[in-house]
Amino acid sequence: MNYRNRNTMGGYRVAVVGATGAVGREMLKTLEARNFPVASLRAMASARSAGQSVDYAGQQIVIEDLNHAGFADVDFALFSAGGSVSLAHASRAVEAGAVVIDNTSAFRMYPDVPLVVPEVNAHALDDHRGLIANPNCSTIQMVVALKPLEQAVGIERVIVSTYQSASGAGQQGVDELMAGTRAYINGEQEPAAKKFAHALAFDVLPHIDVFEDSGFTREELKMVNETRKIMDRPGLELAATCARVPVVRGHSESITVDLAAPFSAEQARALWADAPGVQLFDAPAQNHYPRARLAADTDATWIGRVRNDLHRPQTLHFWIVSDNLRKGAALNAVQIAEVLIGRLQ
Ligand code: 25A
Ligand code: L14
Repeated sequence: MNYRNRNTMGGYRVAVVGATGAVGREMLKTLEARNFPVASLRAMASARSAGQSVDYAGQQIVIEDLNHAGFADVDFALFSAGGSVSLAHASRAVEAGAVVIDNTSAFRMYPDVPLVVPEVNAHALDDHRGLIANPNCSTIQMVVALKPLEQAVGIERVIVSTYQSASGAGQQGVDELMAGTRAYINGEQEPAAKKFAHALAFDVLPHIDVFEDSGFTREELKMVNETRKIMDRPGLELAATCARVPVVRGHSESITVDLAAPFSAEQARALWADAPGVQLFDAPAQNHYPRARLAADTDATWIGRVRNDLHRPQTLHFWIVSDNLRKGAALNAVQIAEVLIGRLQ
């Protein structure tokens, strides 16, 4: 391998691009919490943030302007500064010898770019060219839940409706929800919607990313195309409806799956009880079911409300929640780096 992701004495040289953002900050926390073997850490963002600092493991790291930052001494570069930033800078990081793990949608559907959720398709990392894509947050938690069903019975069709939090639109999305909520409660003029098409406070918006000619949004099509690629099921039938809800952190999803054979809710629960990355939480009589505020700041994909369809024994319905900034972004990216490191030892 030409890429410098070999263990140098004391670990790996890591750069976080977009380090001041909601995802970038979570990446710093995740690297620290998991004791990722960091030999040195660099933080990069736009010129707006250059010279400020971010906290990593008790140290203040001064932010570099990405436009003037080189990658010659970087082993892993974790990008989360938006698709246009990755399109402009990821290839020069790869050319300088870094392995790039990119959280944006820029390269996910390129045939020669692995799109990886370690619990589902770690084998796709066998053959990379220095650039690995981290899937969309809503897709990641869904495939973690679907994989055991696909292995045990086979999946014929998936219908999903999402309830996505404001932090999916980055720190500015959270700030907009908070400011709008405060204004609404105080009876003041609400700030103009910027990150969202309408004010999000006290409302639900069936609109994430832009509308395409098919009537689906790009976010909904990302869930279709990325799931097909990750699960290596190019013909899998899926339909998604993605909505934004006034939640700070944690995406919820209502999922209906048509399986290849009859399968009981009890059998599905038994599968998920042992599945990697899954936390089964399904005791409705005790009011135990996944919620965004329960899943926030945790690593798992939480699964509950598991039930058979009333009419079709091959169909299951269930509810999942995961922290979009953790498993949906930062954690999955760090796990990819951990898998790559594991293979070198
Ligand atoms: O373009 P896209 O693909 O549509 O993506 C849009 C945005 O969606 C978010 C992410 O926003 C992305 O930029 N995003 C992407 N994937 C996501 C996912 N899976 C996701 N959100 C959730 N889940 P973000 O706010 O998280 O981070 C943006 C980061 O990118 C840096 N950046 C922007 N343009 C850049 C650039 N870096 C280099 N070159 C450019 N041209 C951006 O840096 C940020 O790091 P910045 O210098 O603009 O920093 C913004 C200032 O915002 C404040 N701030 C941010 N987070 C916090 C905060 N303050 C306090 N607490 C915070 N948690 C700081 O003042 C910071 O300086
Ligand atoms: O494609 O707004 O990774 O909830 C992640 C955040 C898409 C939008 C991606 C959100 C983005 C999503």
